[in-house]
Amino acid sequence: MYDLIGDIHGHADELIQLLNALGYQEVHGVYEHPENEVIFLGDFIDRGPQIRQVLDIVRPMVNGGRALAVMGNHEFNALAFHTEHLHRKEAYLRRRDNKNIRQHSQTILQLTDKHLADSIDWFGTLPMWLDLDGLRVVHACWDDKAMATIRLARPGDDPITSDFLHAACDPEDPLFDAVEIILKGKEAELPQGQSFADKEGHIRTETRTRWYMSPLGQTWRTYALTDSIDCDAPLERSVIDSATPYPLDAKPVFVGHYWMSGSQPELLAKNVACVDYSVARGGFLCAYRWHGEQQLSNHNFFWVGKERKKGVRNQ
Ligand SMILES: [Mn+2]
Repeated sequence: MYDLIGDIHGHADELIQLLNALGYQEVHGVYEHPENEVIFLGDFIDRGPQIRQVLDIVRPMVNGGRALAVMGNHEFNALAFHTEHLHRKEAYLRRRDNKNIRQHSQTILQLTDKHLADSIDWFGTLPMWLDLDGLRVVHACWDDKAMATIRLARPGDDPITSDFLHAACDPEDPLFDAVEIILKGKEAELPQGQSFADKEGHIRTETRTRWYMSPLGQTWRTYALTDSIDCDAPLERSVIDSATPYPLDAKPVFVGHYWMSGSQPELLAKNVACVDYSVARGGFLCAYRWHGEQQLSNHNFFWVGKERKKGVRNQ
């Protein structure tokens, strides 16, 4: 059995509460369970107050065979933030502008230089997805075409190279879009004149989409992966034609990333579950306990958070 744990973003207290609620115990510094393993969905760093502690829980579990983990966009961004641009003097692959510095600042503040360098090396070893017996795991979106592009540049989950990062940070390179899709999901341009304010207050004219759903018969309101879109117009032909929905009979896929809200976790589809419920924004840290089922169930979510004391289960 696997316990899938969503984006932690430096919230170690909630992680410990959640692991305890799931029946894990710390033995010689490593959380373990007699039968289960954890799969972490990525986004361990940035934002929260206990980034070092989170890495000190997650990494020993992975090294000790008690957990698997995939890369989140924040780990990828950190790799690029700390990799010098080979062709631009004194520049890094991820621009060090105010927005990007702000997003990563807690990690830089909380980790020593050595811990940071060591963590960055580890991020480079994380797979971008897991295709396991009976289930799939990816930070934001399962997309065969994007995965094939990444696989060409990174055979067999080899540690990420400087060449890979340079290509993935170049908007002209096919690897750029592929990594964006896998780690951040798919977006579509809203119809002319439509926009909305995202959770950080930025005005956006593109929306994340429910990439797993067939776009046929959907409106912008129902196809957007946010409840902020106030538009009942049907989707444009180009959006419908470029969609590659996740087949209803494919293995269940688990994602994080989407800052879900709501009073309790809910499946996105019978074979798609998001386990990111915004612990870094006053929500809760969420897990799904998977027993091998191909049709997922809302009864298998666990969560802990500020308002919910440990071990509250949805049933
Ligand atoms: Mn994310």
